[in-house]
Amino acid sequence: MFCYQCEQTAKGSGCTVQGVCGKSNVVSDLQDALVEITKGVAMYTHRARELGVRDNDADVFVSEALFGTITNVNFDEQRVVGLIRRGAALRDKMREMYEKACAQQGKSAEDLSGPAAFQPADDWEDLRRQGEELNPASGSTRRGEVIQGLHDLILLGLKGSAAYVHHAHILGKEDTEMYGFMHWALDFLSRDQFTVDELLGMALETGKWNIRAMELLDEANTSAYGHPEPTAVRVTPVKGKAILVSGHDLRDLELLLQQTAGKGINVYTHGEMLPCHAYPKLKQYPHLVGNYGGAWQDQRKEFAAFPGAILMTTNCIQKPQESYQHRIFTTGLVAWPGVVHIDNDKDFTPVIEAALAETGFAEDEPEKKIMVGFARQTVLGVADQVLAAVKEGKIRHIFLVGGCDGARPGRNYYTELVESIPDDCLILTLACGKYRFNKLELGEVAGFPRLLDVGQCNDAYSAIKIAAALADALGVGLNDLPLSLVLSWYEQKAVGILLSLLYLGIKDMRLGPTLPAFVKPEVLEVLQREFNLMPTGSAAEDLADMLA
Ligand code: FSO
Ligand code: SF4
Repeated sequence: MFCYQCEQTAKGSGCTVQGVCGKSNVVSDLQDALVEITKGVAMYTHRARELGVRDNDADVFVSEALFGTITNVNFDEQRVVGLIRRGAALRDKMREMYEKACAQQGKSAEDLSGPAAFQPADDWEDLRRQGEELNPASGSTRRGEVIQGLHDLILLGLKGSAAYVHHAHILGKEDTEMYGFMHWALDFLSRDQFTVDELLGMALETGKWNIRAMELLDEANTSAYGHPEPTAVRVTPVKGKAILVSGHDLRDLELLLQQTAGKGINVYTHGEMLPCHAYPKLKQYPHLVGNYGGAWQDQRKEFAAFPGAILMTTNCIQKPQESYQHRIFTTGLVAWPGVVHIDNDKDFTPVIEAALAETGFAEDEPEKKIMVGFARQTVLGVADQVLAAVKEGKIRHIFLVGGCDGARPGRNYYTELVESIPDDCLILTLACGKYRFNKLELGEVAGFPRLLDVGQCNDAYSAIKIAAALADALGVGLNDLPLSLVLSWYEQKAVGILLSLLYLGIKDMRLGPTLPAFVKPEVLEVLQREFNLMPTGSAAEDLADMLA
């Protein structure tokens, strides 16, 4: 195996024996085979689309397959093999559709090689070996580290978009142009030879389309559940039986709330599900009582202490401890071997029964609440007041401190930074990195809470809309706003978002706690020269620099 797609990669360069995340070498190799067959599907789908032929199963498969290879989603080899087999059948189907369209239109069909001709072995061990030969380390040997690193920057950004596209699809929102871009980009990545400039161009194009993916999910979430509104969320338990819902999938939460109504079970959000409390059609359920725990990397301790059932809807799952293995469940694309998986019929009876069999919380803990729900509709609704406060100097500067959390000790940087941001500054946040500071008492500035929680990582779309509206109103460019972005990254959705911000031409961003292993020094040099992208340093020095 060789995997370097996330921030916690071994020795900062790549996991080679087993993933630090818990991914086995077998799953890693199989995932590389899955990416190869997905490229093969895309090569035909892209060409068929150019002839006016498309297939929804293939469209959906591509986003599902890529999402399934994101960090902390699927650890179950059987499910990866299932996807590879489905991919091979779809690739054959798309080849036939493409060749038929060519014949009908009097064109000669291209004879495709590479991923389009990949034949997954029947034997699992052979299949694993095939995947091993396709991993990024062998790619680096073939084409050089810089080219492979840029190839992977695009691929990993696409994986991030795939997650958003898949979530939107679950809520019935699709964009065939978005699918078309994903196929085009995967077809591009199937080539043998690239120049650095071609790859950099495609990386920015991936960022552009990732904005569309986030927009699509924003449309899906807000049309299904209403626009988030400022909401106080309880972060301490209440007495009674309990289910904890983690991941990112709003529909799974809704279905669980429907199925638990009147059963005497309280439902809590975990991690990236926290923003769900702000959606009108989700907050209407009285048994959605609060948020429990911190970010994903604390789950093994926190789930062990949670006296109820746990439902994982997407990433980030970690190896369950034996103490709670019998009361944790997965659904959707997330899977762990041996953990009961709730199928697409979404019958959560086993989760409910497990919750009823546990003790639940014996008593109420003292009430503590935090505010969420400052997505674009809310913030743009008060944009005039924010602008006036900026012009009058009551708000000196705006910080966006957002992104993913992770296990590295260096992530205290984000807590230190937020703690030392002066009182006359506003702080926007999103994604699970917020757990480093979202329970601090940060007070108010110019009548607004100083910390505004915009939502999940995909709500970076909301943050972009907010920044664009402020820039428009002030008649300046995004880079001229009194705004500084300090990002934390962990997995591939953050890669997609970073590419989106670069596509928008945003300069002077800080990225930490470490830089991606697949961004090689030569590429970093380009990003530093063009965008002044910089690594996070010390909180005090960075803050002084941003305020200067
Ligand atoms: Fe966090 Fe995990 Fe949301 Fe990621 S829970 S790390 S960027 O999956 O998606 O922020
Ligand atoms: Fe290693 Fe991250 Fe890949 Fe897991 S996802 S194997 S931790 S680089």
